[in-house]
Amino acid sequence: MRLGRALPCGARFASAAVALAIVQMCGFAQSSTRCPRFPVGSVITAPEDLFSENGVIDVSFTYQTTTDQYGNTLYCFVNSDGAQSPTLHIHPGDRLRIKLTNDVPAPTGSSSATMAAMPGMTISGSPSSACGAMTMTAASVNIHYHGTNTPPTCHQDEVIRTLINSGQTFQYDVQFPSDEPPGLYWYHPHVHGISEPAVQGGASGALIVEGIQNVNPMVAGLPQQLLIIRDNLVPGNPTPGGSIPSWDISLNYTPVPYPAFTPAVIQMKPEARQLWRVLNASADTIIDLQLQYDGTVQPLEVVALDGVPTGSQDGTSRGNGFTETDILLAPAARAEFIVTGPSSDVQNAKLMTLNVDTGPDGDNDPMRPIASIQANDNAPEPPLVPYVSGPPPKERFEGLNRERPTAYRKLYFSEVLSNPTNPNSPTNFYITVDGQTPTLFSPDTPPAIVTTQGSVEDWTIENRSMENHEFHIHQLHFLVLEQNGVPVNSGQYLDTIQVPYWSGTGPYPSVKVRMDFRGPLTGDFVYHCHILGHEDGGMMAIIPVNPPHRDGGHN
Ligand SMILES: [Cu+2]
Repeated sequence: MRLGRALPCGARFASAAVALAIVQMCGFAQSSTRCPRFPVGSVITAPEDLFSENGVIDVSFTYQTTTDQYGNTLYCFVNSDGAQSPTLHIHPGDRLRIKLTNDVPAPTGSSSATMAAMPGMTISGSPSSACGAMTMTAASVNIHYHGTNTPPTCHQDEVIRTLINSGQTFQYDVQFPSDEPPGLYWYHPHVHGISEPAVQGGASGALIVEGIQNVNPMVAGLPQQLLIIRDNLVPGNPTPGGSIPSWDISLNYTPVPYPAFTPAVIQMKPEARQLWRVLNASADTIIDLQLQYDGTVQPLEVVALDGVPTGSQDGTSRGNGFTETDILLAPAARAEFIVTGPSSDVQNAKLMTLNVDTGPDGDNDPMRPIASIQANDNAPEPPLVPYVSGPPPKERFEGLNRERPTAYRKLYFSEVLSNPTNPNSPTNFYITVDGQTPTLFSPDTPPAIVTTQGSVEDWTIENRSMENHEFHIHQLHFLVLEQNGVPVNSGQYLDTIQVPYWSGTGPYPSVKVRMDFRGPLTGDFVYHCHILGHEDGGMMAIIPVNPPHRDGGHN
C-alpha cells in the first residue's frame, strides 16, 4: 500500500507529518547545473571511477538539490571535481574517507520546529549520544554503506544518530574488513522519515569491492558495464495501474519515462562477452531483469548476488556461476552476471524488467524496457575486470552452515491504516517480533531483540500483509536457508531478500535466514524493509549486538 501524498514540490511521503514538514520547505534554489540528468534515449555512460591509493580513498562530497523540469526534487552527491555519484573502488581492508558537506538549503519557516516535534526526529539523551546534529530537518542527510560489513559507529556506517544538517560538514572514515566479499555494493542517504525522497532524488552511487576475479576467474579480463537503476516520481502523478507505473525508472541517470518508455541505449561490440554489474538503487521499485534478442530470452550467467560471489562460501573459496533467464532485484539488491551481446543481425535487443506481482496492496511495477542494446563495431571498450592476481581470499562466512544456532526467532511484516475508517489515511508499517506489539520505528524504543557478538541466529520472517516486503539488515550478510518452508540449497548469502505478499488465506509467506553475529562488529544493527517508503513509514527496528563480556549469555 502506498498512501503517500503528492506534494507541490514533487516529493511524496508515507507519513503525513513528514509531508507537512516538507511542504513548508519547498522552494529550493533552482539551478540547471545541479544534479544533471541525461536526455531520454541517451547512450549510457559510467560514473567517474575513484580508486583507493595506499589503502585509502579520500574524497569530498557535497549534498545538493534542485528541481527538474517536471517539478520533481532531485538530490545528488557531487565530488570536488564536479562528478556526480562517483564509483568508489575499495580493496578489502581499505579505509573510505568521505568529507560530506550538506549544501541543501536549510528549511524555511517553521518546518524545523515541526519535525523536531515529531517522534523519532530528535536525538534524545545527552549530546554525546548524537553523531553530528541533534535535530533532524527536512534537509538532513547521512550515508549508509549498503551491504558492507563495516562498523555501526559514529563516522562509520551509523545511520540512527548521524545527522548532517544544512551547512554542516562531517567526516566519514569507514574501515572495510579484510575479508569483505568482492563485488558490488552501494551508498545512499538513510535518515529515517526522508530516505525515500533522498534516494528517489538520485543521491546514490556504487561501491565496488575489488577482487571478484580471484574468486570467480570466469570474469577475469571481461569488459564490465556498471548499470544503476533508480526510480522517481512519475511526472503529473497519474494513478498507477495497467501500464502506468507507481514510479518511473532511469538507467545511469538516463530517464525511461512513462508513457513512451523510450529506453536508454547500451552500445556493445557485436557478440562481446561482458560482465554486467547491476544495482537496483530504486527506493521502491522491484525489478525483474530479462535480456531479449528479437524476442528470444538470453541466458544470464550469474557470478555474484548482493556483493557475494555465487558459490564462494562452500569451503572451497572458489565461486561458480549459474544461468538464469530473469533475475529478481529487490530495491537495493545487486546482481552481477555475464552476457553475450547481440550480433549485428539482431534487430531488437533489449534489457527489460518483467511485470512484478507485488500483491493487492502493492505498487504497480509493470513490464517495461530499460535499455536497448546496439551492436556497434565502434562501441567504446568499457574498463576490463583485472586478471587473476592471487588465490581466493579467506571466506568471510566460513562454516556458518555447520554452526548450531544459538537462537531461533520469528518476525513478521504487517501494515494497517493509521485511521482504519479512512482508506486515504497514511499506512503504518511494522516489523515485529512474533508475540510482541507492533511498534513504529523510533530510536528510543527498547529493542525487541538483543544479541551477543558470537551468536548465530536463525530468523524466520513472515509477511502478514498483502504486498511484498524486502528484508534487509545492516552490517552483515545472511545465509538463505528456506523459502516458504522449503530448503534452499544454493548456499548463497544476501543482504536483502523479498518476502512475498500474503494472499489473505493460508499460511503466511516466509523466508528463513541464518544471521552471522560471529564477526568483530558490535553495536546497534538495524533491520528494515528496503522499500524505503515502508521504512520511512515505520518498518524498521534495532538489534543491539553486545560484546560478550557485557552479557554473558545469548538472549
Ligand atoms: Cu516493505
